[in-house]
Amino acid sequence: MAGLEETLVLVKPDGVARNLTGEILSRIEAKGYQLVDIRMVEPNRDLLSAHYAEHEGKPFFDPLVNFMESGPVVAMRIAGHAAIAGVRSLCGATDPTAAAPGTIRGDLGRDWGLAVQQNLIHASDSLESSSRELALWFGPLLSPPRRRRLPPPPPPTRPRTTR
Ligand code: D4T
Repeated sequence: MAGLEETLVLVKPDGVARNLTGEILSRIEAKGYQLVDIRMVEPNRDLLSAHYAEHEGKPFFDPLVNFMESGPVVAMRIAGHAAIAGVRSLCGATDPTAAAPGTIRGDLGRDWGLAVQQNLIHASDSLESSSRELALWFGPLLSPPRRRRLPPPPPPTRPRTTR
């Protein structure tokens, strides 16, 4: 059994603008992962440069930061066993044209002919990045809300007896 993990999910500005936040969260919840915290953020360049530090100097870095700065982003803290790999797998490949049908990017994303791939969602790719990214977007000083217990499954419905 894999360990209990937390991962950072961002619904990018294209996902928020297209009203897909609920659809994206619903896929993550339907898989069984737990929403622990959520906030809408208008990220500034400093936050985005820190978040995407590994891509600094690449040709898509400036278009990427401009795109991420172009509108609100919804940041979520998601928990579950093996949640990091599991949420990445729900996202699908980075390029929405190549992303498999059934994945978030494969079903909801496409190439819009722009300088950067508008691929709806970001999800941390390792334990190291999840702790770094959760600290960036939720802040080490904000205490996370108390973990919810998953609700028990509903009781079986009894067929109605007719007299
Ligand atoms: P993020 O980090 O946004 O979840 O995406 P991925 O983990 O799937 O992919 P990434 O870090 O390699 O890329 C970050 C971001 O840059 C855009 N991008 C990427 C792009 O526009 N052109 C490219 O060639 C690459 C590699 C898309 C996602």
